[in-house]
Amino acid sequence: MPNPTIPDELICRLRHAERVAVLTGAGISAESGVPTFRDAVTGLWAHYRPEDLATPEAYARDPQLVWNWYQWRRGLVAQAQPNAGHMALAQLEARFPAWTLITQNVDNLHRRAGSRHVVALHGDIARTLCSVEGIEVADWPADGPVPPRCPHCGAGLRPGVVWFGEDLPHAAIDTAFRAAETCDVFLCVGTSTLVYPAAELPFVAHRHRACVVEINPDETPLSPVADYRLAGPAGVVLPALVEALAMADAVTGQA
Ligand code: BV8
Repeated sequence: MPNPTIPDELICRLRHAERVAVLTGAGISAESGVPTFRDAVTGLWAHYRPEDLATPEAYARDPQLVWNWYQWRRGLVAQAQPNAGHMALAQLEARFPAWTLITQNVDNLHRRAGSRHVVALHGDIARTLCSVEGIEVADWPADGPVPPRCPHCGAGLRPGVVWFGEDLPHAAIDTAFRAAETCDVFLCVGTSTLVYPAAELPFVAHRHRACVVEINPDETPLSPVADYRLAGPAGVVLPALVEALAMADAVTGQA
């Protein structure tokens, strides 16, 4: 795919920005081979809706099914490597005095790409918790029951992610909304902007007069209000953004 052209005025906006907020969704990890949430119900999971697996009710109804779905996804995430989109965001972090990277993803690929401050709204699929006490459990017998049991109370274990109908971590969502309210530029990358409250963030930024940039091959409910729509895969568009900034710096002799 040829490098997308990044509008000069967007580069200018970014070069003068002090505060940048970024929201990423499953789309940024697609090029790492991690299926997006809608794709995560393909093949053997094809007859399930994600909303019917990622809920406390689904786990209560069929803990083994839900646990096995997450084990399958954990395997995919464990094999995945950060892609050029994750690396580009890690590079940009150092450039801005106030940079807030907010992710809906549970794959930890931003941290593995070198992003130091990541606001994880929906948890981490690699973490395992007691479904009753909420405490983290690091290991369990490989030949035990499925799902494995908490060594303290005997309840079933669950993944450390936020399910539909569950509250998001308060500190994370507070940080995210504060960043959306105060940023100069808001980058919205690889999300269908369908899941709340995360999907509200780019609209909050828009209402607070930030420059909103959508990076997504497909249109979303955000597209009509975005100031810029860079239609393409994050793994191509974000490196092009970094390169355009570097070229502008070289021309003017300053970052
Ligand atoms: C909450 C972790 C308060 C789990 C996820 C009724 C009852 C209860 C709640 C609600 C309700 N009605 C609405 C709600 C709120 C609900 C919600 O929003 N529902 C939706 C379905 C309408 N939200 C909640 O429940 C949240 N909690 O509100 O608590 C509360 C409590 C009780 C009662 C009321 C309120 C919790 C939401 C968090 C759910 N957990 N993940 C897990 O991973 O298993 S959400 C999960 O789905 C993902 O994290 C992601 O955020 C979301 C969407 O996934 P995808 O569609 O796959 O990914 P994405 O959206 O990012 O789309 C992919 C995009 O990438 C596409 O646009 C595609 O074009 C693009 N793309 C593809 N390739 C590329 C690309 N882009 C760039 N480059 C590419 N290469």
